[in-house]
Amino acid sequence: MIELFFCTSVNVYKVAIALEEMGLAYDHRLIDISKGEQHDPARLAGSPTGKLPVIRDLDPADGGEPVVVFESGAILTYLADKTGQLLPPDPRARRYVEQWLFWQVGNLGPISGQAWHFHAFAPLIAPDFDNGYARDRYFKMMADHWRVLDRQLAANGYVAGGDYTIADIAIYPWIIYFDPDEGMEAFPNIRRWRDVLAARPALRRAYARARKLKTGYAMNDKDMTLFPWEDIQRNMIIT
Ligand SMILES: N[C@@H](CCC(=O)N[C@@H](CS)C(=O)NCC(=O)O)C(=O)O
Repeated sequence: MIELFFCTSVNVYKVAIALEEMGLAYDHRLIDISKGEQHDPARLAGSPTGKLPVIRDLDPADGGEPVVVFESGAILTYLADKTGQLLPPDPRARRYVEQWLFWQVGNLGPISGQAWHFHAFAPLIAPDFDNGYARDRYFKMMADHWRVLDRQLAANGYVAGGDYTIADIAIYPWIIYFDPDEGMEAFPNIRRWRDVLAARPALRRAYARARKLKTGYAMNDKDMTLFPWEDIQRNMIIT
């Protein structure tokens, strides 16, 4: 059994998808980041970063004490190593997957997070502040990343060149975070890849299961009126 410390958010969905794909039993442990629960390590199985996702594996492969892992990229490689799935064992092929995984965690994710922040959150949090420069800068940087990804997918069915891997899983939630069809004409290969992934039963299960949870607030719902803004401003850095 794996405990997934969960809030409805892009980085966390990566792990839910991987758990479903790998057929691992897991339970959501709900963390309300609008209330600041993420800042208490005791609520996150001791994880020190105040960020989600975090997992606690109660049945580690070595049979020892439960294993706690934070950082979505580290969690995905941990799960792949545990199950021998979605990450090829050959060192060359593995490195290729890891490149794209790190590219997502270090580039696509943080930049898209800021783009979304200045597009959707900043106008509500600071309506009198002109966010135009920051918004345009991050959208431009995000578009550069999308162009890189689209080029990669023009030549490859999946992002790391071979089969479907944890690199695809890491990228997918960040692509669908933005309106899936708005502006997608410029990225035909991303759109094709997105549609292939969206049809995967395990991926659909990850989202369907999460949507049934009572999370207290709705990070990914586009209905901004659901956001407890004052709590969020006090308790979290919105990525
Ligand atoms: N690099 C981290 C990013 C994690 C992250 O930013 N998580 C967000 C949710 S998607 C979070 O926990 N935010 C709470 C906060 O910033 O207070 C990862 O990939 O796991």
